[in-house]
Amino acid sequence: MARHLITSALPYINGIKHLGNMVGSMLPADVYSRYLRQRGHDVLYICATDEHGTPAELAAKELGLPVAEFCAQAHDAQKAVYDGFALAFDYFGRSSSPENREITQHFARKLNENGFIEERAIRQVYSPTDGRFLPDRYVEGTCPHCGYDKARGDQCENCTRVLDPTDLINPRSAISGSTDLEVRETKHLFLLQSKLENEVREWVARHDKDWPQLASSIAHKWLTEGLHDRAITRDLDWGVPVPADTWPELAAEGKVFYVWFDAPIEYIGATKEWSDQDTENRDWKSWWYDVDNDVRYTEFMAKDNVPFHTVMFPATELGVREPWKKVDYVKAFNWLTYYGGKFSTSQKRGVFTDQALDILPADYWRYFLIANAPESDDSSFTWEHFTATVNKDLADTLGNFVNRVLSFSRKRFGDDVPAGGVPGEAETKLGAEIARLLAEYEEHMETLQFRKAAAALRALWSAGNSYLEEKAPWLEIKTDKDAAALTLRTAMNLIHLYAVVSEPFIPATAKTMRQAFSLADDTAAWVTQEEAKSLTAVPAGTPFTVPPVLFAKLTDEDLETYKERFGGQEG
Ligand code: B3M
Ligand code: ZN
Repeated sequence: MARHLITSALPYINGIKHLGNMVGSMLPADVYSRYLRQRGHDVLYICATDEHGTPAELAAKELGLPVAEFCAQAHDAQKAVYDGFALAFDYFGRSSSPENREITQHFARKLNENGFIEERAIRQVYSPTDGRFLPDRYVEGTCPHCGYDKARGDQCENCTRVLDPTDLINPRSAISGSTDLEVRETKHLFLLQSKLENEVREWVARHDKDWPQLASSIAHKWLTEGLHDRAITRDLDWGVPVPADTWPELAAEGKVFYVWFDAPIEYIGATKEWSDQDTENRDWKSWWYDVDNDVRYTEFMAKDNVPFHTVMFPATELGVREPWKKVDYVKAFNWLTYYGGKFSTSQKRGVFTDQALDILPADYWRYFLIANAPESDDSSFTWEHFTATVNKDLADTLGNFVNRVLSFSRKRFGDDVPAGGVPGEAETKLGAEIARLLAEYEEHMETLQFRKAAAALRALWSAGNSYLEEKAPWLEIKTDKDAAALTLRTAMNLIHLYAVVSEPFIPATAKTMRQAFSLADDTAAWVTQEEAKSLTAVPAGTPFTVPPVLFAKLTDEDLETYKERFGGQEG
């Protein structure tokens, strides 16, 4: 089986993330990882908190905490939420780890040795009001390309163009709002991306056929603008220090590497953190070093992160002239909006991951978010759509099917799966349909088309309901007990099949459905086409229980309460 390395964009350390952040990175990565594990592949799913840069410094300052202490607390708070969503990382690291420092400094030394780093004096925005140089992200102003008035000095999140602070019109400090800004000279290290442009372009072009349009178009757009040499150090107190053995002066000035230089390297750093936890059985380099043909590497991220992942990080990996694994497939997402507008921490608009778990179990969110993932376009979260989807797909189609089959069978045939007659034409037709839909579901998962995969999964659930309506065991039992028993046994086999194949989407519910049956040796990780056709994995006589209703229906009152609490109006 193949070895799959999977990473999802590292959430910034500051603040609990909203649902949009999760659905564009960690959640689909988790669904895909779970699916691959169930198909028997060797999977390593790595993520971490992105702890450097000004977001961390400023958030810590607001709380009056040393930044290292703030990051430790914030890492654990985020990890607890992701545990609540059952995101099954193999490791969830920290970009401030010693491992990442070591590897980032190694990369910088090698880039330097190979002539891809140069020390340059630059003029940088200095704010006397704040008493410091302002890193790009904390200079705000109007984007010269699209006129967006909250563009940041490193990137305009509206048109995703990469900027330099001096490009901004009417710049102001994002810390104090002060427009009293000076430009002063300071020395920084530059990554000579321009010298790597052709190699990067050639590497990106090799992926034109297989990357999703969103990823390759943004990569080419960035390349078309030309790969500029880019400052990769900052005047900050918090970050990976510039190594004194190579740059003594800059190290003495306390320069640290730019957050976007060390953050992608943390994918490797976190793998080493994972390995350092258990040196006996784990070999981090076997996932990253000289493994081009042995490992398939898939990255998950939102579209604004695509430039850094398809151009800057590959440029870094190419420039070190060592065989580090570069990404094979970039699964980029558009935005999840909230009623068409942006989620906003400051304006308290939208649903944040911790709040979501306060009101409903993870599976309600996992299913809805993936079934409506912003893949080919932005998608809008509305409470109306959420409650309708939960009630229809989860409560009615799946939950109600499970409950009425098991309850009716227990009531009429007792606590064991009934035998009944020999499967007839209806069962043959059902089996063929289930096998077809399963193959469709697998195809969409293999090609990372999550909305289509969710639709195929939903169709599998619906096929069970259609079969039940068609056979109507509550009527059959009046004239032919064996027929009713056959129908119920077939439906119970569907419940077990649903439990196995729904696990990547709704792991907790899948486990509940599976545990309803006391099936000896219930270790199958997936369902074969034959089993889908025959529907006999759960034999007559298997003891079963009736779990509580799997999904509670959301009421109109719930809907109004949520809209009231989270703000539910046009963007
Ligand atoms: N921390 C996520 C963001 O831009 C950023 C991703 C880093 S992945 C190496 O919100
Ligand atoms: Zn712009």
